[in-house]
Amino acid sequence: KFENDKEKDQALLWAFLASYLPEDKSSLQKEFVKHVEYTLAQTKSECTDFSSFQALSYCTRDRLIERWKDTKLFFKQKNVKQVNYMSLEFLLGRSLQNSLSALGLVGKYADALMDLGFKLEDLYDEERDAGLGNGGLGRLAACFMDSLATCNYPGYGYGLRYKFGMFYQTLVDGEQVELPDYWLNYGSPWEIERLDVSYPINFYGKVSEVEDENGNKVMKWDQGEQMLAVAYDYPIPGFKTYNTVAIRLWGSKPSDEFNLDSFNRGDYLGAIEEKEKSENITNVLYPNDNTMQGKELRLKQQYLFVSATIQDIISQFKETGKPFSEFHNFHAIQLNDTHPTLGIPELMRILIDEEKKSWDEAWDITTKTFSYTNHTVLPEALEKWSVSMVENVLPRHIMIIYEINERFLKIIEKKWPGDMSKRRALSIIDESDGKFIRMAFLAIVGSHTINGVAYLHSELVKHDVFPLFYEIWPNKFQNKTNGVTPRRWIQQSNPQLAELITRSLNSDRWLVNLDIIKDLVHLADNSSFQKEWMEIKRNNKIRLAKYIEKKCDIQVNVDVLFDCQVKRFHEYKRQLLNILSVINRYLDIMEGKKVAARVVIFGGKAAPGYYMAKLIIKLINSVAEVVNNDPKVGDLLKVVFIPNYCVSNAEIIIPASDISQHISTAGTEASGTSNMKFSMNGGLIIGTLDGANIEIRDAIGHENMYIFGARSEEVNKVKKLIHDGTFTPDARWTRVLTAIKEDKFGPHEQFQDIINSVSGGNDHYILSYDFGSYLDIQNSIDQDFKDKAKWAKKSIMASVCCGKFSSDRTIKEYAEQIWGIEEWKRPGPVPVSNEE
Ligand code: B1N
Repeated sequence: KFENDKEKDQALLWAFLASYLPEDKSSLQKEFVKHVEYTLAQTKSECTDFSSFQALSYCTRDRLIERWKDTKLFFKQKNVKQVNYMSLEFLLGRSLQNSLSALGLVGKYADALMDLGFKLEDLYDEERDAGLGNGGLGRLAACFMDSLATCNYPGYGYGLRYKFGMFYQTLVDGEQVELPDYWLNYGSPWEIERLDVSYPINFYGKVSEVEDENGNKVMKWDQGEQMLAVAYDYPIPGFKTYNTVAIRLWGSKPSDEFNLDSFNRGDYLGAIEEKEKSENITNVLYPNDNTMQGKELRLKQQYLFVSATIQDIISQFKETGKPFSEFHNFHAIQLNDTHPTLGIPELMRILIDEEKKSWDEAWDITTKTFSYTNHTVLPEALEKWSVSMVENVLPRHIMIIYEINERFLKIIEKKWPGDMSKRRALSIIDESDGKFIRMAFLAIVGSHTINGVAYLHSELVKHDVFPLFYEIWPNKFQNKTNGVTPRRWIQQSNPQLAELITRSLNSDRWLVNLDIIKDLVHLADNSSFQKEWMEIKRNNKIRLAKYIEKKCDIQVNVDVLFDCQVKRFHEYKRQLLNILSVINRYLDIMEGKKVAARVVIFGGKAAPGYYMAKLIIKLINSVAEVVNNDPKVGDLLKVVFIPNYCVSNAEIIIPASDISQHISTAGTEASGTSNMKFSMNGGLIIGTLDGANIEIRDAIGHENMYIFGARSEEVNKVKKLIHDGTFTPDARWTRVLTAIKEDKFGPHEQFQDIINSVSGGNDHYILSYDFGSYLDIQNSIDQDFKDKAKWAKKSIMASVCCGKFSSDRTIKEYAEQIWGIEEWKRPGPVPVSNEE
């Protein structure tokens, strides 16, 4: 619909000029040179690998923008419902290779750039990781966005644009030292800064009851501090589809609403300084995995995040012109753990105070929109915010939270009349020791669905963590077992394996339907297939050995078993159990026992304030120092700590493992996701019956996994045995602790706290109990590894039976069973290229 002919002509001219970017070689080269010359203002002679990485990224970004704009337009025309995935963390890693692969342009660019003197692979290595997450939870969010786009679902990821992502880990004298991650100093070629998309965010101040223009009593929040949240968009392409979605990350800026007072006081510089401070809210990612830190700045981060996101969703919804009673038919909001739970009172506040809805109407809309994923059962990770802090920072929200609680407690009173203990146990406000808001309770009350992230975990959520809520609302609880994207975790990280799979299946459809790889089961016994399979594993081990030599200056033999444990350091993950078994192995070698050769690889970061986790890192490096330099050991045992474990080096480590360790105390690891990645890449798992390990075993078969230790239902009994001192550990346990006490790895005083943490009644993670069965299963691994055909078969089975653990499956379950959204595949301008 055009006002006049002139407008129509302009629109047609515009459409013609904005036509698709061509993909022929000379066009690709022209675009590239244009970005070098005009975006970067460089010439051929100045153009380093880094600049050409930047230029190529800009070329790629142009194409992603083109696809994303058209996808958005398509969704709009179809009036679709979308999911808004709210996460304080997105651990994206690198993007160039992934995006080129999704666009089907890897081969074309490799060729086009060769003429200009650049090697595509070298350019990939110039990219810095976007490390806007701690570990599994943040990486899961990134895999989900890849699957959302690939499965053609409408949606947005929402997060924060931290200036400092996850810290960079270095080791000094075997101890972790944290350095800031200045990732934005190198520019972020993927982001689109949206100065046109920003929202005011308020903090502090006072709330008063006033009369509005119609004489109704309303709440007015006179904010004390205001700033702006500005959007930065990161397009995320799907595979074998033209659909492209985006992650919208908020950065904070000072607002131009000046506090005139301070400027009028004549304190110009002081006033500017104050405004500067407000810009810093989104500066840093809190580096705690599975623990909460009740800092006011983190609360402000969470609120800036949810307020900007909810305002943005509402502004998108208003464009449809529909009444708010339809809101939930257009938007689902997923809370990635409780970190964005303030979104619930924020939506209530906007609906009631700004949109003038009644409480009941607002509550109906809210509870039809939100759903919440729980990612942990660890008590120290369950978020609790002090009431007085929230009262001060968000005075209107504390009122709304109290009102939500009062109405909820009426439901409790009806169900259990007069039962004060139930009331205390279920209240959103915990008053047992000071006043705290239980964020998980608020999330459960305000959501229509709550899910755990693996079968066992979801059972624990229902029966152990929130049993009374399960009693009230059994139908709210679901399971959604985690998954990982096979595009990054097989195709990109293990290209030779991807090529073998594609060749053997005579199709690359497995990349978007991972269940298909099960068709390769019949090759598990085929000796030439086995040979090719293990040859690829060996090549990946060579690649990792080079990386280890470069980063750690240690030479390793690629023909011995590679044993990896890479994950965040936490006592419940029991890296300590692993290093104690390494000590046992070393003592065996010293005693002249016949021992199979191994390289034991560790990697992972400890939260900067987590004393025990850091001490365990030090112990590992102290053991490594002794073992690696003992001439009696030689190739029989090497201990390697790879510094700065992150997405990009995970892509090198995971495809190279023969065995990986997922050995948390049963019932503590909600799911784990690297276990899935290792298995897909033909790495066998040594693990406890915890998290997704259980489902991996069900999928690949018990005979293809090394399982040990107490089961989750036994753990409490075991803890009691340990506590009562009625349990006697394996003799090898005592031998290992004695070796530490005898200063074999340096003065034992430095490790006294570690020894204490597993001695007497203190062994909360039951290491002493599981140690014996752990060593026994390690011995059977050493035996099995000698039989090459047997091992190859296990490795093949572990990989090809893992189709279930694609995040495409997970996302489809969320879409169908929680979000109620549909697939909307955009018709492309030309047939989808099947190059990759
Ligand atoms: O989430 C992953 C799971 O696979 C892991 O088992 C689980 O440990 C992890 C507070 C967390 N749970 N909770 C966190 C992260 C940051 C933070 O500030 C808690 N991370 C997990 C994906 O489901």
